[in-house]
Amino acid sequence: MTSPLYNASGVMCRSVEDLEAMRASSSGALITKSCTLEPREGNPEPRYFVTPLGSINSMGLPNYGYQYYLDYAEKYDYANNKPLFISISGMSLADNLTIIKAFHERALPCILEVNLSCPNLPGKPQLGYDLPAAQHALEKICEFYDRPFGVKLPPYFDVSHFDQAAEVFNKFDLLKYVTCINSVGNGLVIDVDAESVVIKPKDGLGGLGGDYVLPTALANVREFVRRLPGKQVVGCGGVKSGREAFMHILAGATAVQVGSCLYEEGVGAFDRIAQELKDLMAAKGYQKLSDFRGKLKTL
Ligand code: RRO
Repeated sequence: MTSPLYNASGVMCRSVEDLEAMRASSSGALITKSCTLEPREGNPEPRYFVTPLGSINSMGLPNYGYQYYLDYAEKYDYANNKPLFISISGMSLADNLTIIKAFHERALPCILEVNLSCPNLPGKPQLGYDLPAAQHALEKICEFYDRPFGVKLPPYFDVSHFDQAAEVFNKFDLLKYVTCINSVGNGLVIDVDAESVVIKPKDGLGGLGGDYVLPTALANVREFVRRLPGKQVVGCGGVKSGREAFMHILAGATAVQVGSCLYEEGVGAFDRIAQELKDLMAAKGYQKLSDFRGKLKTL
């Protein structure tokens, strides 16, 4: 990758137009919106709200269905050296297996990322919080899928959960990377003037992103880097300048995604954040990311 920065799945990646804007940007890669077997409209609006500290969303997986992203992946120019990641979030294990089989049959050079962490489907728990079910899903996928792939994880908040989750992920050699973190699920933002919630689905509950989640994201990156030897960790959460990108890499991230900030600022965020990261590195005397990646000091 020419830059360590790319979009967080869900932001600027639902339509071909979005994906082409991402491809034309200075991002180092691009990832699609999580896809399902059938197209989905998603949850009722309003379903995304910006606050001074970040965002809350309950989009509910609006997407054009996996065939749309499979078509995009078939037409994609892989020679442009910008990796294409396809995020998959079927409504059931059977759906996920159908989608992954379809990609497998085409043997395309895109990289599949299984989303174990959508917090916004009423009545559907996040798979990443049910580790036996997550393990079963990964076993079923690995029965036939023979290419490297990744998973998108929910944030974990207890050291025992880092241990238990890592034990599951370490069973799968082809699981080459994890992305930490998805939004912090089921937050509640309140508008004091209106004495109301700010998004409609789930009586106002939604996934938090932005400043709210940076320390949680950094903790998850650092803890999984320590526990998943031989795998890579992609950092996601709270990146809005070169400083947060630096923090994620210092915590051990190989690459860094931009979500809430990209939603607000558009693809110009990539040039700005990359330049800020370069300036910060220069001020510190670092030439390359590996000079400081994973070198966070403890006291
Ligand atoms: O579409 C969504 O509501 C959504 C998904 Br699939 C996800 O993985 N994370 C998120 O914050 N929203």
